Amino acid sequence: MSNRALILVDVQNDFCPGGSLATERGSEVAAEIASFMESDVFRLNNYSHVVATQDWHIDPGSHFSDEPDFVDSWPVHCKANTNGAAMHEKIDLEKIEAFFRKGEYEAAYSGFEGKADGVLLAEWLRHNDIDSIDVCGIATDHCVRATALDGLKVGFKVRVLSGLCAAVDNARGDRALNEMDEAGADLI
Ligand code: VGL
Repeated sequence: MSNRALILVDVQNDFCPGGSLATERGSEVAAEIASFMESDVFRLNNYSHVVATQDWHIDPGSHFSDEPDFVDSWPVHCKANTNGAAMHEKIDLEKIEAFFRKGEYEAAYSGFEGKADGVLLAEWLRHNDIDSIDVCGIATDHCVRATALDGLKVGFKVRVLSGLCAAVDNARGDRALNEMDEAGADLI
């Protein structure tokens, strides 16, 4: 039996329509994640823990640009303590046990760079005897990708809930899913 956690990656206002770095499907995905968390499939998965990551920028250097290329540099987004960095309103915060914030002074695509009360995500998961993670959220081609690949690297079994992910760029999103698959994640 695996001891599994669900990780919501960066389901934040700035990554949803109306936000400064909106993905086309961001709000839809937020609503779909919210319904998933009310569903029988969610209950059957028997998650021991549900956590979230948040992009939480103060001054992340060249990650922000006035002339972003939307691959390595981006418009200002998810500034710490702003509405853009808040979780999408469809997500019930009561259902999330810990928020792992990342990227104060760096890009920090991977949720594994995030800390909750000073504790890194991997440490927190291990402390809670988690061996498997399910990953969903935004963006497939950036933070979901980096989080899933890092999860594998540090020894977790990783499943990607691919229908519950939104990409910045759909072609890059599809390539990222292939890459996660090839690295050993199960796409479900
Ligand atoms: C992300 C682009 C820039 C993400 C963060 O959360 O995937 N994408 N910063």
